[in-house]
Amino acid sequence: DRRDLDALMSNIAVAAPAHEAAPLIAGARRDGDRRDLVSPIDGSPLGAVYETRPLLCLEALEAARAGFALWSRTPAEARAACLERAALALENDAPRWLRLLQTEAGKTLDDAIGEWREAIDFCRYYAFEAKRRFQKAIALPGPTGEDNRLLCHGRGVVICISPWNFPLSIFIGQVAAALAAGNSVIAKPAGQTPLIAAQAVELLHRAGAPGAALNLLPGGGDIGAGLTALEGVAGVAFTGSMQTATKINRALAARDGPIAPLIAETGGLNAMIVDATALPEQVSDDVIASAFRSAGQRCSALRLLCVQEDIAGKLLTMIAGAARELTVGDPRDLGVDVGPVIDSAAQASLIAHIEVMNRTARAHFKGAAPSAPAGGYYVAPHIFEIASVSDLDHEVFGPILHVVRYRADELDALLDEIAALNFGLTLGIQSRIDAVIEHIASRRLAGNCYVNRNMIGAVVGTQPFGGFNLSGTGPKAGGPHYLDRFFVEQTVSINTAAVGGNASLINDSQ
Ligand code: UN1
Repeated sequence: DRRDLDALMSNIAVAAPAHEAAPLIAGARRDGDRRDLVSPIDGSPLGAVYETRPLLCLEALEAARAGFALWSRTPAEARAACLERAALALENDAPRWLRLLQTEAGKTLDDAIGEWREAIDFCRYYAFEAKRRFQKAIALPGPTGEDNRLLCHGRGVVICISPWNFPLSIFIGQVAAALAAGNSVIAKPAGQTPLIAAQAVELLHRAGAPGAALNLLPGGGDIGAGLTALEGVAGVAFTGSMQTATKINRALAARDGPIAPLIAETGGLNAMIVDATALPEQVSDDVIASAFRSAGQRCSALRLLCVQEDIAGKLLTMIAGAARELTVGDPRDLGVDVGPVIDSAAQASLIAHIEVMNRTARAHFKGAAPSAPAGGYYVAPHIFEIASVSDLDHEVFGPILHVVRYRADELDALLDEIAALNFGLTLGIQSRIDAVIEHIASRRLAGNCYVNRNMIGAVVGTQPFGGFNLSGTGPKAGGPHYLDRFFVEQTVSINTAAVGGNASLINDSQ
């Protein structure tokens, strides 16, 4: 109720802020190159990050190797218990996390709560999965007189490179998965959001993750590159751009020594297909949420709205009307729907894209950026109609929606054009005809397909998230196969006649 909300808001306002992020190797704070941090809301100072100097990468690897020796011998149940304690600690300290998500990442309260919840869910989900997969060796069928079992072990030192758009939930999701499977971690969070990452690492240490099993190296792309070039690295989990994923892939391939897997979750050029039978009110709500919530800074966000031409005029008028009601501004105000974008570089590239669209496309809606708060990085929502799908050739990571019209007899050609973009992250379908829904959904167009609903906010365990082609490698985050690439398998085959039939020594897998 309203009083609970008021209490939460005032608790957020007085929650202790975080001021510093620095390299942390085996639990020891290290020095780095100081860079001041400002809030995307108003440019106000938040503190500083001490960015890792490249020489520390090797030292972090040595520490993480020792951490692996320790953590991989910790039973799966104890590793899961650590993550469960972390989930509880997150849950019990909502105001502090919500404040950080608002000030450092510019999130509305709604988005901040969603992300905080997702972080908790990731910890619990991977704790559950670790117990399911690792606690007991899996008995395999075999001939009489022989005992065959399958055990899973962590791979070794895993590098986790996380994005700024979900600085808590994706950061903690990657780290929790790697730790759950018995790996040690070197985490390299996005340069824009190191404070949240530093706090999350501290939380996990307090929950019982040994310092050497979870190391933090804040910094830029050079540190990510330095880490992935190291031979001792056993795997990489990455969420970010396809360009960076490609660089990591090359760096891993260029190393001598064991081949390390890469889990990459990259971008999308996500379409929603709306046929003439769709419910206009439903479509309007879902388009607004999918394109403009989080200021469009989700890789799941809607970028390309494809409307059957018979209803396009009326529907676009409705959507433009709804967009007009969006309030852009300080995300700490409850009445605000669209907060800032992450930094001045993001703002500049979005404004440049709007200028191109102003010259080449038909505007259906042009929002105005707020004059206050001054010093923040705001981009107002825009809706542009383009002639064809291929006119959009890159992911535009902000509150800008593109529209194309199609005729009913052009549906398959439209689907081919979407396929030709070669992304495969999210897809929306709005129709009241089952055969149309099935026809579109059966094409291999996206990892997450949403029918008659919005396209964002995948729930851990319920809607495992992730795509293919230019959108990533899989396995899906928050899904039953995500841990697969974080462990190695071992079968043990025992001639039970020779050892007296006692195979209990290998019953407990780590
Ligand atoms: C991302 O934007 O990087 O479905 C991932 C969602 C989120 C995941 C988005 N759970 O919107």
